Amino acid sequence: NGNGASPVKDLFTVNSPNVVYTDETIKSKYTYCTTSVSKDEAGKYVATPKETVYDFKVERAIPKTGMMLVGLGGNNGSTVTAGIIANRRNLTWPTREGNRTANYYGSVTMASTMKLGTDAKTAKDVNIPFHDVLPMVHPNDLVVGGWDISSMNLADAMDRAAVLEPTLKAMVSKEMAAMTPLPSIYYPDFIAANQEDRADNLIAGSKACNEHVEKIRKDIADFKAANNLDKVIVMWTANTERFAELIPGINDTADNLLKAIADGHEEVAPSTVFAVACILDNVPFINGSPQNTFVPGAIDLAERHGAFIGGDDFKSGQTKMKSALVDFLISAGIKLTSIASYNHLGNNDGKNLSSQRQFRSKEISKSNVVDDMVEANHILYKEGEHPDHTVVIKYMPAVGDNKRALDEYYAEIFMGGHQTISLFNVCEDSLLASPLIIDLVLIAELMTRVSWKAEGGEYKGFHSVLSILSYMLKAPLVPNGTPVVNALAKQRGALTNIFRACVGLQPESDMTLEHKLF
Ligand code: NAI
Ligand code: DG6
Repeated sequence: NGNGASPVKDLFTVNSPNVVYTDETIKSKYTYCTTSVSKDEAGKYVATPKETVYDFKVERAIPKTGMMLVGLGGNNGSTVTAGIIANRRNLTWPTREGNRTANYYGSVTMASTMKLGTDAKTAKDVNIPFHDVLPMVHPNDLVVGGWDISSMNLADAMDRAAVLEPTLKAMVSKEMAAMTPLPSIYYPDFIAANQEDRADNLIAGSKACNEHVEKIRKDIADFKAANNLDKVIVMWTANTERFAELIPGINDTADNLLKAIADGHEEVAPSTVFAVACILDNVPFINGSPQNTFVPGAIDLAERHGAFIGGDDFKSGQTKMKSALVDFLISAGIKLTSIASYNHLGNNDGKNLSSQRQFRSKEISKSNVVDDMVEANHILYKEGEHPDHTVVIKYMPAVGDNKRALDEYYAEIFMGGHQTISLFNVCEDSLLASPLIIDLVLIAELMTRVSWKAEGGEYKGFHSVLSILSYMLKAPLVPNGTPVVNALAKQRGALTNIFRACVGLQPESDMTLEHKLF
């Protein structure tokens, strides 16, 4: 690989004729087992087991990788940057509850494990760090940069965010003060008017244009060169924008979108301009906010360039609970009939979302998260039937980043009875979102090194739309015409089992027959 690539270290190897290790790659032959269902003449289902053989190839050299955040000076941007610095230096800082040491809690890749198999002697589970299943970038090695419409250096931005302990901030403030976001594009109509007072770090021009696309491309190329990077991943963690109107002839195809940008059409959002700039240079771009950055023309462009895109909207607290709890309730045969979700928060995200059009983007991404689970159970729900679901967000400056999320789940149980579950979830929003940013970057980068082929075919990359990122996202973007999966366990299953397939291992079935058949 490129200049800064690190040597390979393996925690395990797979002992199988289907898996071949070389210095450069891990190649596996993998049999994908599915069940094809059809109906016979009598209308009865016929389930046929099906096997498809795929070859996977993973490049082993770990590239020196840059993470460029749009919204670097925000709560998420400053928190994730400080967190990486603290981890890199393995810092410990005093708090009123005792010393705390840097960690990556909340990151699936860095703080969770995967069952590799069972011990040959004891038959006990052998669990390994998720990060060691495939060769992945370590977040401590990420070079961080990015853009913000606010010129504040990251030490001041970290103070403004009011998320981290003062003792920790003091330890990282020198490095943070040396980082200042690049100027960014600002089209005031897309974010709340109440954000205007922080917009002092701007690239000239208030609507999309080719110059903006080219400037962003140059910023990425300069950052890559200045830091001797092999790869850059770009992520939108800037303010939630309003939805862009979908207009035939403007943003419906790649060509129309490129023309709309060249013509300075007012309906092209800043986030879409960033996405287009990245796609043109094959730089993976992930949208951590809810708006429709990926208008059909942007997706079309990504597919044309084979560039990776992922989104939308980090799934950090309330929605993550929802996608686990609703999955549990409905798959337990309990008929969920309503979900009332309230939030109040006092950070700048909350301030921006106090504006109706930006709130609407968030309301949409938070509301569609149970559809697949409801649709899957036709015993509980007739066709078209759906639980009531409401989402409320209020701006309460006093609570800062310490978001409160209150949920009531109301369900029908046996014989007309009812079950009410109330949740009160309090947590620093940015401390939940930051590890997701890391996961998204690490997994997106890994996917640039994974290729596959069907029997007799040539190796190629995964589809441009990285639905493998769904676990971290509220409104997962999926390839056109393919199902959206919101259920958290299924999302994690897809992630872990694709990782396993890349090293020729079957999905972990959880049957544990070895403990049941004596
Ligand atoms: P924030 O408001 O603290 O930070 C956003 C930053 O983006 C600000 O510094 C702002 O100046 C900057 N910005 C706005 N427009 C820009 C542009 N065109 N170019 C460059 N910078 C721009 O918000 P926070 O809390 O960091 O959240 C960021 C995004 O992530 C929001 O859309 C939020 O809804 C979303 N999100 C946040 C979660 C969390 O837990 N904190 C979870 C899920 C999503
Ligand atoms: C209010 O809910 C503000 C939002 O930005 C959320 O805090 C953020 O999207 C996280 O949402 P959730 O549902 O994953 O907790």
